[in-house]
Amino acid sequence: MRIWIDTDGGVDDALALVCALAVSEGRLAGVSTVFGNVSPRRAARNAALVQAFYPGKSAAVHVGADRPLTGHPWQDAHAIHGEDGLGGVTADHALAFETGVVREAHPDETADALAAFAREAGAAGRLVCTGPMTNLARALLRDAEAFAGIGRIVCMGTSLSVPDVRRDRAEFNASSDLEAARIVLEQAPKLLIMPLDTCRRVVMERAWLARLADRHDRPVLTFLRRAHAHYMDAYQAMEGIDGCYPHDALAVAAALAPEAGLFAVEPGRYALGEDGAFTGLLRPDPAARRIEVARDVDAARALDWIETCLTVSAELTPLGGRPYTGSGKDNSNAP
Ligand SMILES: [Ca+2]
Repeated sequence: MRIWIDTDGGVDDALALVCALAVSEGRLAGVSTVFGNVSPRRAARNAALVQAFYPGKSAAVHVGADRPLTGHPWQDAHAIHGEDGLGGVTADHALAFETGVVREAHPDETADALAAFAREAGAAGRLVCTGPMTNLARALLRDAEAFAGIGRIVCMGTSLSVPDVRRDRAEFNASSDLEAARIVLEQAPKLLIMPLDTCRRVVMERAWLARLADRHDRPVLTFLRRAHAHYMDAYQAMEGIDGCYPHDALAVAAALAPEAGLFAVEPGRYALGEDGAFTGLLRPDPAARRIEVARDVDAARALDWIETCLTVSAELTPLGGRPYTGSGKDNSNAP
């Protein structure tokens, strides 16, 4: 299996990247970044920082689109993710932007790198998009044929329903670039959508992450715990939960561990729609192409899967690492 992560650099993106690094048998094939939670350059720095915990497995980080396809203004999400996208924790890490991992590029070059990955990896390729879908849409517009043989594309974005507590009245990833989301829904092969409302059934509690960090003395867990503090404060203030939703890690789980059966995945025909002021709704449309949607999730087992990712000893192992064997406590959920 070869994995590419397309990320907008927020806190749940960092968790998703850790999960991908932890469970991948070999190296990550690549990372691309997009505007969204933060700028694509900041997102690249954040991805490089996360990868520094897994030195034998890191991949090149390609800086991608810095604006939506139609060029309209966009808003970042620093109120939720912190100014740096990671709750301020990056200030404590002396990782230079020029680590040799980050590749500055024109957005077209990054789109072409994505397409080249899809073409080369073929059925073994897993592409996970955890931000606005601009890079994937650009790649599809430039070279749709390259994606014809890909194993799976999972995009976190859109929502099947309007969440009951939602101040911004939009699903962030889809609404940040509606045209890109529309192109992805219409063209991306082997597409599985991980909608917002499914993700919101999994609450990753502050105490849960603190327990893990206390129990396992691991730099990456200390880092994630600190990066999540601001994010969880924001969700506590907005929605009254003492934790957060691990949206992007769930997208990685669906892509890399389908056999774990964490999700109720159903085919359907959908287009983008609106419900009142809510932007980014996934609306049934008989005329649309068939895609797959994760309509529900086993929240307890999804958290077990994330715990396994955070505690498996994949850090600091040489290139290729050792075979993944699960956490040892219950291998039935092992990816
Ligand atoms: Ca994200």
